[in-house]
Amino acid sequence: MKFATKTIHAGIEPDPSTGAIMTPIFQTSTYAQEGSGNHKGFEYARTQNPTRSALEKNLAALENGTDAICFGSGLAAMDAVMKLLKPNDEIISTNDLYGGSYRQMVRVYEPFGLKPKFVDMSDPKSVEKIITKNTKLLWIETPTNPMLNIVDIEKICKIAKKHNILTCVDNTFASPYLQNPLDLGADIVLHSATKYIGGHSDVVHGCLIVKDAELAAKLHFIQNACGAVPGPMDCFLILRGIKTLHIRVQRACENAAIVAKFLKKHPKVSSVNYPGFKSHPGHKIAKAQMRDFGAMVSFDLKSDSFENAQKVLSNTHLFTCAESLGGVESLIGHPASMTHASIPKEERMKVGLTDSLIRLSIGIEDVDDLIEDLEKALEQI
Ligand code: P1T
Repeated sequence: MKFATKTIHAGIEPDPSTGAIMTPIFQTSTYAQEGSGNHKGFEYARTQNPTRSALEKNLAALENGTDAICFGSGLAAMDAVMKLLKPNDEIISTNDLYGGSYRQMVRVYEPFGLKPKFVDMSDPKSVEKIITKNTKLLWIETPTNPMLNIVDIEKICKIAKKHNILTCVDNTFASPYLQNPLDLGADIVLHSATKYIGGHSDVVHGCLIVKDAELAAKLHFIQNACGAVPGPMDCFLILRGIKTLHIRVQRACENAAIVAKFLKKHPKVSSVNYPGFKSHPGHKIAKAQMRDFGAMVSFDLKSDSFENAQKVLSNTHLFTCAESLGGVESLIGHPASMTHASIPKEERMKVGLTDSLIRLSIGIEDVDDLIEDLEKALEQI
């Protein structure tokens, strides 16, 4: 089945009891048993829920995996991956990543004995240099949030295999429509489905997708034992969002390419981070491992002050100033004070995450209106 067909049909059957074409929202916490242990495959809704099962089948198909495991948020999905590790295990992660992922590794799991190290993963040699016998997980985010750096998934996964290390790729910025890390050798794919997969800014949700039965069993065990499961209504909304994933991401990518070009030429803009530019250091790798270059763009101002960034943020009307990304509506954000505020300033500055960096999540509105909105806001500085 091709991708566009999978979004609509994979894992989805009309409801056998009524013929309902949409997967019903099974809003129940438990299931009747004819006697102890004599049931229809469903015992208790933390363990199994038919709406969640349909979504998990669909997500597994979108990422060419065998199993998907859903959670109440992207960070809850990450938390399950961390629980595969034990004290003194080392994690090597991209040094430019979502602030909340950094915070979970450093502020939650370091006190439990995990040892995260952050490097520029766009340089595979620098990853291999710091691998030790205790390295148990490589945490890849690509494109990175918010600098839009590109990591060569295939190369990093080859290094990991050589050293018998697990790999997890946070595929949130690309979406399964643009990039499928399991095909490139990754062991686990993570999505904050809150973003492109849901696509309508109305649900917080996360998932992991794998293709190894043993790993799937471990993660299903953690999902059930620790309990960070999503509710059936949220699973239904994500399933509904997925049906238009390919169309939404296509349009958002087209818009992003036009917005990025506009910003690059703008006299008040000093730099634009967008992997679709030939001059982007990861352009060739992005072209090889992604279907398009994504719909996230970040840029810096020539007058590099926090105040000027704030002026731009408070003067757009179509771009709403908000955290999150990947919805049909365009958003504008200030990573230093919003999504990446939990990363110490000296760490942020090392990767170019300055106080004047602005991040855009390009939606699917008419691109002429988006450009006019940015033009007017940039006039204010
Ligand atoms: O918000 P949640 O569903 O828990 O997902 C966390 C997460 C994980 N990975 C990446 C790459 C992310 O961008 C996020 C969430 N990011 C934002 C809310 C943001 O505005 O960047």
